[in-house]
Amino acid sequence: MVGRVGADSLELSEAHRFPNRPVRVPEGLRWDILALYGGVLDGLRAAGQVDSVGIDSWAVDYGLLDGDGALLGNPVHYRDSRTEGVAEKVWATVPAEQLYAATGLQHAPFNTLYQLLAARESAQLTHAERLLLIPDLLSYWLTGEQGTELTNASTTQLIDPRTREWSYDIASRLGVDLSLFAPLRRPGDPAGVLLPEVLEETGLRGPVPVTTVGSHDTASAVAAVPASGERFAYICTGTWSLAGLELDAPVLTEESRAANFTNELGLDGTVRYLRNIMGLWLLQECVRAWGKPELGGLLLEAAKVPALRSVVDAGDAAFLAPGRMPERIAEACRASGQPVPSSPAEITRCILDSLALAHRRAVEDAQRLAGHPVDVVHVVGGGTRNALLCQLTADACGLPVVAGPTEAAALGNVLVQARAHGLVGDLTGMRQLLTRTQPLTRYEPQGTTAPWRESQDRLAGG
Ligand code: LFR
Repeated sequence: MVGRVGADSLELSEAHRFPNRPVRVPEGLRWDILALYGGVLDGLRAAGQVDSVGIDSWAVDYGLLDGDGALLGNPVHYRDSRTEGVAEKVWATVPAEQLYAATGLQHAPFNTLYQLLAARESAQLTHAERLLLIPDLLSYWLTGEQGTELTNASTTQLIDPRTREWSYDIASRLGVDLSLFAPLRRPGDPAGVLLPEVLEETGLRGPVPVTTVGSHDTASAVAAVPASGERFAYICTGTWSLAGLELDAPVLTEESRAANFTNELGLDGTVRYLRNIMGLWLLQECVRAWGKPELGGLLLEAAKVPALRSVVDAGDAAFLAPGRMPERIAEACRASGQPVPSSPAEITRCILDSLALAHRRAVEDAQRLAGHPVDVVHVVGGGTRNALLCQLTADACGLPVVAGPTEAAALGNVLVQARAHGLVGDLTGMRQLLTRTQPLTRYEPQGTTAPWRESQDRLAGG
């Protein structure tokens, strides 16, 4: 994506789009990282001369380098099953309550900490001298320089969200060698310049600086929430739905842990207090199983299916792995004694109702647990294109939804670079620029929230 930022303008255009296709090999599910890096180089070539480059991606995953700085194997996908049962073993050494109080991270099986412990005896980790999170790895290949960007580091479960530094105590108790990680760097910090071979590959003229951004895509997306004031919740919708609040301090209470809220770090001392919800992954996997029908038609059909006939818990990690998604959703409905959706339209409706319900629960729980009330829900990311999901979310939350921008992560990425180069002000200034320049759609809640509350109770009871 190429951004153009002026005093009163902000434009984004797509230079190049390439697929991100995980590959299943006998050892498990892997990222095809060289194909992704090839896509980055193609993108830079297509973008043409730029003043700065910034990289963000999904969180938690990493590549391991040997002593020569060469990559040791394909990074493991966080949906790989190697972390099954690892957390329970970790809690025998550091009880879950202590782990949460120290790191503020929700329990997700794929947190980097659990991945590292799952790989403890592996040949690769034994031989590794450096660990780079995915965006830091791509940035290393572009610049030759290594660092660990803070917002993404906060998803490793090895960072203390109060000090915003490594949690040395947790690392040493669990035998994680923190010297594997490159020094921390923060959004806005310089990250080097494109290497001569990258310039040659892409046809760009040097020097081209690489700027550290909120390299966790969700941190970049939250930075691009076009909110004013503090009384807002956000939902970053895409493969995942990340729903919660922006706070200035973490919430580390036992109640918050039980509700599985995470405290990830955001821009400028902020905390992203949110819950991971399975998101449009549920629909993407069904669409893949159904042989990729046209999505617009499917959503129109789903809109005609009666609301809230059956819902599943869209926060359930049981839906994490790929495969057989329509069957798994039907099985979850059957197991909880609800009508079993069977046609693609019925299953799609079940997914969208379930997501809206999970959005409602997250927005409601976050306000209560953080003591931070909101008046509006901002929906950003790919899900803003799904008008039915936006309307259902407004209805379920009983709050207006402001949808947009769609390319929030790319905009947050670009704005942090622009700020580092003196073009925009602080987070408030960035958000004002977004509000003035980006098309936004408002959805007013329709009806009462009573049916949603009933479905929520039904799900909790079942
Ligand atoms: C969204 C995201 C989420 C993270 C998940 C796994 O793309 O980055 O924030 O929990 O992917 O990395």
